[in-house]
Amino acid sequence: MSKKELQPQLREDYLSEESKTLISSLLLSQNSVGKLCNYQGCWYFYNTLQGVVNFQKNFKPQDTDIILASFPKSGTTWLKALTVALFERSKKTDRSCDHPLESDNPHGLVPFLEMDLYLQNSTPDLTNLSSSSPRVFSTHMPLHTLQVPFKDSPCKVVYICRNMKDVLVSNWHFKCTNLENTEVEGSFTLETMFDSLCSGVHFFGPFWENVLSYWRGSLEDPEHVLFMKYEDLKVEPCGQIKRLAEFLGCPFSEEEEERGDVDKILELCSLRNLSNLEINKSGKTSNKVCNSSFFRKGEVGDWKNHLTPEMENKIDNIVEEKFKGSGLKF
Ligand code: PAP
Repeated sequence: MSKKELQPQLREDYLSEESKTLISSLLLSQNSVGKLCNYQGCWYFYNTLQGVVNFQKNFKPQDTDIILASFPKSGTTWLKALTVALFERSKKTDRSCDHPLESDNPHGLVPFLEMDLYLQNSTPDLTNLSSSSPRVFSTHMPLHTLQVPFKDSPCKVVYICRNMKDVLVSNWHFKCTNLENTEVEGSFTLETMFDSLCSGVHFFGPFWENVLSYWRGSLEDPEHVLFMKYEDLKVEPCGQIKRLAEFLGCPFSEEEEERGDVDKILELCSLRNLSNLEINKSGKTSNKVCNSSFFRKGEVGDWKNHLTPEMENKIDNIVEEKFKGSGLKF
């Protein structure tokens, strides 16, 4: 069987001479997927660093921009779908047309800054996004890195976090699907992923630094940074989607609530519904990842089916130590 290529953001073939020089000055490491460098306290594969640098140098914010942020496998796809659905309500489009979520994957509708738009291009064409107001982007970068081009911009950031044990298991399943038949396939196990996540030397890690950057940001500036939890969305979806809608400046009217629109959006964005749409069963993202691989179980506590008591203990200890005194509870 011919070997599949690694996804572009995990490789190192887009680097400018300037980025090569930058990388040579950074702390470097390696995990079971590839070589990483530490930029502004966060670990990136080399091509992704190029995307981050391109974004920081060239992105021009608009006041109404919305950024959806997360650590990988924390509920990004769900948050994107919900946000698209919330803004779609105000559009007076022809209802005989498909809903955007029926014709594209949430990742196609809300592109990643560093992994899609700026990955290969320092000045990507954002005009398509400009036609939809507000523009909605996504990122896995920590808040301080994201904020560089925003300075005093009033744009809003929504962060979704998820418990570290489910993040680990979800990441592992995702990588197993997407690294299959690549050079790194053999070296990649749940144990190597666990070691990498716990050491902090992990794509967009350390996990705790990523989460804490947004947690602190949300405490300092709650008008512009909303902190959400995957687990809360599972337990009280109505309350959480209303909170999201209010933060985004598009609260549900009484009339909408009476019509049951909250439940309709939740149903539209449910894992069951999205994963059954043709586009998500067969399509691929711009990074050649199967859309279907973003939808798996979507449960809280699936880690219990995979982690040993020792792994559970180690992660619990890390979480306790790293989040102590922050006020954030998992
Ligand atoms: P990303 O960071 O690579 O974009 P992300 O969407 O954050 O991935 O994570 C995927 C997880 O969200 C999967 O979790 P699991 O592996 O534990 O099952 C996926 O099933 C879950 N997920 C995707 N869409 C939804 C949804 N609509 N509702 C609930 N969970 C979802």
